[in-house]
Amino acid sequence: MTTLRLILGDQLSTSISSLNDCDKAKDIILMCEVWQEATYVKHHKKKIAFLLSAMRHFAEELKHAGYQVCYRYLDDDSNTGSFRGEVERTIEEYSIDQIVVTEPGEYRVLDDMETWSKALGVSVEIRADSRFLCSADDFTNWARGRKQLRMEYFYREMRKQYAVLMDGDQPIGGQWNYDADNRKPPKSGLSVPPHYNNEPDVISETVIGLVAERFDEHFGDIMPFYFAVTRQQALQALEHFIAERLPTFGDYQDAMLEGEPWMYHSHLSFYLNCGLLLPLECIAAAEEAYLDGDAPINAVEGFIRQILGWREYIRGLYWLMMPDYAELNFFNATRPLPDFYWSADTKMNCLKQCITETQQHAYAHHIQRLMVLGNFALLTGITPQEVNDWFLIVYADAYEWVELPNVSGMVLFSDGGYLASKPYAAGGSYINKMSNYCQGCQYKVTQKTGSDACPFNYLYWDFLVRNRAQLQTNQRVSMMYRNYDRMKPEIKQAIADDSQQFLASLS
Ligand code: FAD
Ligand code: DLZ
Ligand code: SF4
Repeated sequence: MTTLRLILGDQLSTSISSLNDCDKAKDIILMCEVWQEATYVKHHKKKIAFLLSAMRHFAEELKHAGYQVCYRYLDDDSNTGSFRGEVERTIEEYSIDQIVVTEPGEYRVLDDMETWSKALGVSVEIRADSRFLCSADDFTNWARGRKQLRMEYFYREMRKQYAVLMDGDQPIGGQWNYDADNRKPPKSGLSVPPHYNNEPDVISETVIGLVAERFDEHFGDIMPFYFAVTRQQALQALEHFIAERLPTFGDYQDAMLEGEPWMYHSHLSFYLNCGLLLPLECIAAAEEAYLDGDAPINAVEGFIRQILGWREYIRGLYWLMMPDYAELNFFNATRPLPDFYWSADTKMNCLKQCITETQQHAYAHHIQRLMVLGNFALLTGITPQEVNDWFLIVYADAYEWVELPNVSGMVLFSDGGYLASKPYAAGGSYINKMSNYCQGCQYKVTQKTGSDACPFNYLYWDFLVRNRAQLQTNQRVSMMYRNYDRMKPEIKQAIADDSQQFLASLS
């Protein structure tokens, strides 16, 4: 009996469930670089290079640990270009009787995998992904009977279950959530530490060359390439974050500064999502920093909430709601994605900065994604499919399980309020408060209408007016409708005219 254990590009953990009970002497580990995964959306060059380099390093690690690894390179002439093709080829080559695999992170891959047993004539065991802290079944049980899901309640359950930042059955410090302390605007003169930087080795150099040649027309800059690509390096990146950034993480979590893409965020999502880091070890490292007096509670709780709360909640929601979630479009948004999302060629400085940084680093932090890039897509009514594709393409941490609920649920409110209690819509004053982008912008953030006015200002009201039927009954938005109704008719007209003109200019 020969078993094939398939490891996907985002399953680079030696504790992955597909390796449990592996017989190193007999079983074959298959890892395959395939064209289909790099092109089903045209991923950022840096994302492809990062993942292929991390895969090649992980295969080396497995070989050193005594596993028999069959590794398929992207530029092998015989590479069939798909997971299914490579599995089929390997079954024949090694006379495989059964396949063991951990469930993938994307519905489309699982959907295909579930047909393999019948199509390929071998048994296929798809195991749960135990790297996540809440199983799909546990999340379904938690969600059962709730009309709306709220992360905060889920998070408290997770804190209790994993005994994280707990003092008996009460939260350490007396509060579950310190978000109110985590909204400081950026001060001038903030000194942001340099981000983790790992020089490319020979494997990374080879992959960089391959990607530059084969994926030249894909979005984004491949150099500089600074990612951790091994488990050991990812642990160094975690250590670097805990020492250099965590103490200030909370205070400036929502702040944005021109020329400072990294701020005090952790930049660990790349490694968490491909398996080089595990969520509990990141949580434990942050908790330890608090207990040792090296980081304050608002920072540590804020960071832990992102991983133990948001990350698990988003993943639970994805599997609970798929495949229908991908089709939702509560506002019937139909506008195509403007070209400047690819070129950064826009007069709106906030968008220009965030898109440029995305192009350079395959990274933007949460508030840039939510309140600048996402907010604009929401207010202008861009079709969810195109917004989702863009977010899936451009970030090196993007896989559908995490990208889709963030974009369709959190940003676009495409589910009508299942994930978020109201749309995260905002005018220019929010961006002005939390960043210095407006200082370098051709538009005036204090001007509400007219040709110099910040487009976010009138687009915000236009969005509410356009979607009144869907939103008016939402208690958290109704006050804004009362404010709008009290406006003078000439102001309402100016909002409508400016919005119409601006939206027409997008096409
Ligand atoms: P930090 O701010 O340092 O947070 C620590 C960790 O918490 C992150 O590494 C991440 O693992 C987790 N986390 C924080 N917020 C979320 C969240 N909302 N959902 C899930 N995990 C979270 N995250 C992705 O990992 N992949 C995506 O494709 C992705 N797409 C997004 C799209 C939009 C429109 C928005 C608004 C958010 C998206 N996020 C995504 C969530 C979040 O923006 C990123 O996880 C975060 O910016 C990654 O940077 P970081 O590691 O520096 O995060
Ligand atoms: C994103 C990605 C890319 C670009 N390339 C590969 C690859 O060549 N081989 C592989 O195993 N995985 C790759 N991935 C990650 C997969 O898209 C991911 O494993 C699936 O979407 C399931 O989550
Ligand atoms: Fe963005 Fe408006 Fe500020 Fe310009 S003025 S940077 S468009 S928020």
